[in-house]
Amino acid sequence: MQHPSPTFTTLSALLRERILVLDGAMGTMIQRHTFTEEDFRGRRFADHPMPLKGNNDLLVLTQPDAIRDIHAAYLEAGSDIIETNTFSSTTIAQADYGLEEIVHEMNVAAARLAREACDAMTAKTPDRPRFVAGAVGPTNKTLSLSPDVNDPGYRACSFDEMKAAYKQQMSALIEGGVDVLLVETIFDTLNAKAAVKAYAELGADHVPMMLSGTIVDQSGRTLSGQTARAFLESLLHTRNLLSIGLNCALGSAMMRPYVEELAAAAPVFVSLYPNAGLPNAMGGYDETPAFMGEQARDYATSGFLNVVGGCCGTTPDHIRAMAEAVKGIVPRSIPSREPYLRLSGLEMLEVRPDTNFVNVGERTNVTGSKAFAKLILAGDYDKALDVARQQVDNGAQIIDVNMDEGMLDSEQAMTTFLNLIASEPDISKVPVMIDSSKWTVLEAGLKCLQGKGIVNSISLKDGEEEFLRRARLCRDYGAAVIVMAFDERGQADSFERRIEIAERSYRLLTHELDFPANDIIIDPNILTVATGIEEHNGYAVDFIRTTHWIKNNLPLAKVSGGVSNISFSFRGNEPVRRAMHTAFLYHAIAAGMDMGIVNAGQIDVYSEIDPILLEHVEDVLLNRRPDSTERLLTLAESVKGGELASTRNDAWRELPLRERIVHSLVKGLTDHIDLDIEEARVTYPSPLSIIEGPLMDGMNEVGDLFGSGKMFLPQVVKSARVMKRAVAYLTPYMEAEKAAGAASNAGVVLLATVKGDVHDIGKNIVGVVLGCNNYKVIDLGVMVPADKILDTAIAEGAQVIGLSGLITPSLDEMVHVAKEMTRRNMTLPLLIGGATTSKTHTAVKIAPQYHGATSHVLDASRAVPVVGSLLSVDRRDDVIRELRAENDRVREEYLRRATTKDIVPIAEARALSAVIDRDVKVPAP
Ligand code: B12
Repeated sequence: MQHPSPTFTTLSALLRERILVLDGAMGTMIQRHTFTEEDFRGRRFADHPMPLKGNNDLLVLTQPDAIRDIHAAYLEAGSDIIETNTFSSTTIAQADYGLEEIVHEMNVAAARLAREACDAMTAKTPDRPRFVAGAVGPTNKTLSLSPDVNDPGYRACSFDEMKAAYKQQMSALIEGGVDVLLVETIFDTLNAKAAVKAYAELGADHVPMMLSGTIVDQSGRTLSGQTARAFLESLLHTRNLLSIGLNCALGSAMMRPYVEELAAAAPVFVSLYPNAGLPNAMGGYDETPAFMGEQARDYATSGFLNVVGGCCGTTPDHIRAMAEAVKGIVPRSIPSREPYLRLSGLEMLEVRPDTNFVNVGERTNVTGSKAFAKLILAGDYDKALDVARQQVDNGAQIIDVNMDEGMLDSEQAMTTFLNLIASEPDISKVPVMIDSSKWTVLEAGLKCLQGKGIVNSISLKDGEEEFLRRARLCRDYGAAVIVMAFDERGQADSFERRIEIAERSYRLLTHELDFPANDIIIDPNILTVATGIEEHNGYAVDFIRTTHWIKNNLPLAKVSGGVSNISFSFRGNEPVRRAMHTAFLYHAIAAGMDMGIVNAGQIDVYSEIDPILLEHVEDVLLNRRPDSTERLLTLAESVKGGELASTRNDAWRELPLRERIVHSLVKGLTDHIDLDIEEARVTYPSPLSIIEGPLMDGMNEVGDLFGSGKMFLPQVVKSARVMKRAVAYLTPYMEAEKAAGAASNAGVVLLATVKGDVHDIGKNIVGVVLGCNNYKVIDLGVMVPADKILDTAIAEGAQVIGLSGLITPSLDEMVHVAKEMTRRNMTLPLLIGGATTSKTHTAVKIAPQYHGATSHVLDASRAVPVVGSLLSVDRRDDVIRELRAENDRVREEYLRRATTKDIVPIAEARALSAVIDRDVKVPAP
């Protein structure tokens, strides 16, 4: 169990009391001295064979007084924490100057200079201690990116080399007397993970860690492509992590959305030290001390900050203004977080209770896919990447990568493939599950992941010590783990053995290592059933029972498994295998299974499985009869051709039109959709009535099946494609209706699906319908951050903003957009739509945050009259008044219901009380 060090405790206490101030730029201050090449060299390096001008870190040895003065100036200006002048003091960065040999000395000297300056200041104001942060820069190499565009798998530096350089620097900084280490300007999270691993190896627990990343442009991503949230989740494994934050790149004004996001999510303190704006044409920085002070005050009063300071272009004047501005403002308090499993690729994946089931793509596995193995063995990595891309396109939320094959150098293959994936944002947006039975391959994989992935797997097979050693390493590399139900005695194959190993592993991880329980995923072994061996008959039931037991007894642990194993005995019989996977998943998910490695092509919709086949399959899975294997084998013969004797594949074509459309959506079939939609077009009153009638019914059915574990994400992706095709078919007809109508521009409506949400079908329909009614629609697409929505609305002169969202987190994001509209003094009407939104949520949570008109709109057809009335010059004021009154009424009604308890008279209550028979004997426990 880890205990906070005295420095950690002291700093935490101070950070809870007030916002601490960091220093500003070192480079800007050094430039003021206009040092010459000779000044940089000093006497000691006069004969050094390479130019040294610009090597600012060297000045701690050659011009120490200048550096000491800069530290003193920042301390005088109000800094509580000053950074050592060591941004580039690693062997990797100093190689540019041929000064690798003196790196240790540079760091020790730099730390001592800062220490002296700090101690001198603390001596003057003993009630206000000052601290030295050992600055650890990103180096000039990137572990996640290739410097060679023609060779995306190439890396100029290895994880181990980077780690060694950081270890040397950190150890020297500590030797020189720093209080904390600050790994900063992180543009590639994998570099920072190397620093974090180096720090873990140093065991310097008395020196807390601070981390600071860099969002390079307004796309809101690091240079290596991660979002701010993914960046955060990738680094929270850092030992003794005091704070995380952002610095550099964007000026202070542009940092708002990112620091706000970190402030809302980080379970540690948050820091911000921006540049004084973006560099101007002359390479200077334009944000003045007064401006940055105002900005700091704004962020501080918004509750985003615990530490504030400046980066490039800032001076002691900037720091003085910022220190003054945040004085007396209550610092951000650390929010409590739900203990969900959170993973990351370039984006974050949060496994929430409403996530349903997480699909792990299994096709990038040489042991499970012959086609993939062939590609890897032939060195055809381009095509192998296509396999990964298809997995993600088809709904895999994580990809499993396995290179365990006798003829391969598996470590090398894992490294090459993961490095290549890193350059493909379509693939690397999802987290990776590194899968191998060899620890060395797992570790090779861990050294390639900038995100927080999963190690599949570790187990007690080689004893407790090895189990804990590997688990600790997984933790230090920042990964969640799958724990296989395997121990010194072998693989668990009964319920009792499964729970015994699961419990023992869980206890060891949580008690001995302090491993976060929400990062533990137990794989209780999905073993093959219907093998003809009687002992195997209970395998599926035991897995399901174990899953249920784990969810009830091992708090926060997740359950996963490799699903295709269950049906190996029916290899070659696709229909039976599909039915087995689907039915097995249905029962396992109901028992609590959270994720599974699945072949998306090998699952069906549970409720669509032929009832006879389903009964036979469930007899086997649930071990309901002694002869279930023989019965399924017999039935399987008739199913082999892909069809059951009892059913015809095309029987559904005889159903009524509505049912046929719903069937196509649920089954994800495109073959007949155009035909059926054309038939609907001539029978339904309007194209929109088809969308809001049978198509919507179909999507709702898909949603219900998905929500109840009878359908899986890859299939929902297929359904969505059918829906999109149907809407595309109808769009020209809707547009033709427009041509017949008036031609004038009715107004400008901006639509967006909010940040974090990918659902766009409904929003697109709303766009088409509004467009057909002569509105100019600006559609910003999906996952749109609040800032972009509001900036565009202002720039484009939008008259209405329409937000769409279909998942629970989107509701909070909509509240956020409403707050931002108020903060920016906007007055445009705000429309809220999408399946999980509601009139009540809009009235209770969103409308109170926005002073403009806020309206929940149930469907696309209603969007037209609502927008029309909100923009009508004559009716607008009345409509807004009515809208406000309606929101108030719904809110009051909600609050009244939430606070009223049913109160009954005392006599009635007494009459309802339980009657206890005191003569009854209580059974012995
Ligand atoms: C299709 C679908 C998907 C597709 C989306 C494809 C796409 N390009 O849109 C895919 C497969 C990608 C998907 C992914 C996920 N999904 Co989904 N998905 C659905 C599903 C089945 C249908 C949604 C749909 O298109 N409906 C049809 C359209 C026309 O309806 P609509 O959007 O509501 O729009 C109408 C009105 O609401 C209104 N409207 C909509 N927007 C707006 C905006 C304005 C301004 C106005 C005025 C009106 C308006 O007008 C539209 C037309 O009348 C729903 C279930 C459901 N019943 O909604 C689940 C559902 C929304 N998904 C769900 C989940 C959990 C997910 C995932 C998290 C799953 C996962 N484990 O990863 C991911 C989310 C990823 C993310 N970060 O967003 C849950 C959400 C539960 C919750 N409360 O959070 C649902 C409800 C399913 C369920 N029952 O569990 N999903």
